[in-house]
Amino acid sequence: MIRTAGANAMIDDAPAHRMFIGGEWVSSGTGRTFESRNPADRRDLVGRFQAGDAADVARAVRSAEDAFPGWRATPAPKRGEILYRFGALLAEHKEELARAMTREMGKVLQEARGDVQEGIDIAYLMAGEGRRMAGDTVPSELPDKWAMSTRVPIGVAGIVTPWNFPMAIPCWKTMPALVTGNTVVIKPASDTPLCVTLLVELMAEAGFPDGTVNLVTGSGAEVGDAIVTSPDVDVISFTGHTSTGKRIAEIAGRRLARVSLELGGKNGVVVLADADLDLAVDGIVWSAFGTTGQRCTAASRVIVERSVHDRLLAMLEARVRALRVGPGLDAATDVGPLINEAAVAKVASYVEIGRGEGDLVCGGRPATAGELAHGSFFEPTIFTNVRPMDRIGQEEIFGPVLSVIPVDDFDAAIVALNQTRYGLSSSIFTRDVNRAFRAMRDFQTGIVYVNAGTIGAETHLPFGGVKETGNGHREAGHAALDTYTEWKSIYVDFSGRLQRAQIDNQPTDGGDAR
Ligand code: UN1
Repeated sequence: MIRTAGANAMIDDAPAHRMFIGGEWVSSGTGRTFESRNPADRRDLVGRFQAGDAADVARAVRSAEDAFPGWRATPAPKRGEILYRFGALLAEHKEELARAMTREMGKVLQEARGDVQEGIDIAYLMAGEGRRMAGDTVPSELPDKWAMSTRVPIGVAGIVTPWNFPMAIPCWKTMPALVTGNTVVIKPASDTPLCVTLLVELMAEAGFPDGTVNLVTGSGAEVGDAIVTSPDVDVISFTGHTSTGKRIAEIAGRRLARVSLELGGKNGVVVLADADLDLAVDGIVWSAFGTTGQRCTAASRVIVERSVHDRLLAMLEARVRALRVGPGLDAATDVGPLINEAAVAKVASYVEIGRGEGDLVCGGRPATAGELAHGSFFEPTIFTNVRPMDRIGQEEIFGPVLSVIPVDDFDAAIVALNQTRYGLSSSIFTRDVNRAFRAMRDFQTGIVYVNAGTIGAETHLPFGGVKETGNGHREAGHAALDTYTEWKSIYVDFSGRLQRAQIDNQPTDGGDAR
């Protein structure tokens, strides 16, 4: 049983959850706490958490630094075994973790299970890396000389995670960091501290040594900033807004700390006239309204050839009007709440902007009927006749709002798809293999789907995007190892004499033959 997931969290005066530093559950020196509430019903207090500050971060970073030499010296396969145990614990507790996630974050239970599963997948994948983590062994240009490269950990990783994938993303970041021998300080989003607290409990149970995993809860302004500015945090991984990511890169850049950023998206689905429209509608509805549109990978634009616009729109509208909005724990619900009231206000403000840009097809208001009035719900919304450069076609709304952009042909579709500052995910529906391959080549995104929506990345492939979606790093896959390691190249000369690279191997004819 997971300790903190007790029913007593429902009681208003339940003790606050604690932070995890140096292998102990501790209170913040501030003596302050903050609340996490259920976005489907704000009357439900999920729990109270420590409002940490810079002093707490300093304690956590020190404990991570202290644990680093021992963890770094632990053979990677042994580290991997602990990751494997953590994955098994996630699998064992999958249902209660998923329910806790739905209660705290709102996504429908089936998707919360998927979120936990993504954590399990990356734990197992990275556990395997403990026995693999390949470097290169290559021939030397000189005789009797050995040449190879190997990965080494960087040190203390500061992990700042979002609320939309409140278990998967913390696992995406911590698992590669830990298997490669780094120690971590995690700061979860203020909207989902319970989800990460539960993960950290299971990490402790799995056997990560004291100090290798540290958890500090609190605000971005206090805890997040302290992690980013700490001279002893060697690598920072952040998922969130592009504006915050740029600030982090600036601050960390001053001390040349490595930063991996996973930022915004304005993902588009291209539907060509020859597409299987039923399949396209399935993919669009799932990608645009799954997780209430709160995925970095969510489809927020449909770029459709004008000749099939009316048919596609009619099919889409019928499907979207039938979506049931409600609490994620209710099996009948298709679309759960937004994360909080500020998100409802933001989405509503974009709908107002959209009214002046495109034509509202359906939705457009907060959903407040009956019990929904106690939560942060918004109707699934479609606009059409949006132009590529309209604000609702350009800015990340992070909610259930889809803009349909009609275009004349495939060439115009490619231009429209790429006409954004972001470049995370994209998709094309077509039966024409030549056009599918052109899309795979010409769509400027880190992820491209053919005949599928924009969501559904698997953990063994690199995840991330181009342009202002990131700074060149990737999560997941073996690409994630690059974020948390330095390369070390090693030469062993067993000739017993001085051999000079680039000099002793000059062509005997002095190079004239070339
Ligand atoms: C995110 O939206 O931040 O591909 C992550 C997907 C999920 C991960 C999304 N596997 O939509």
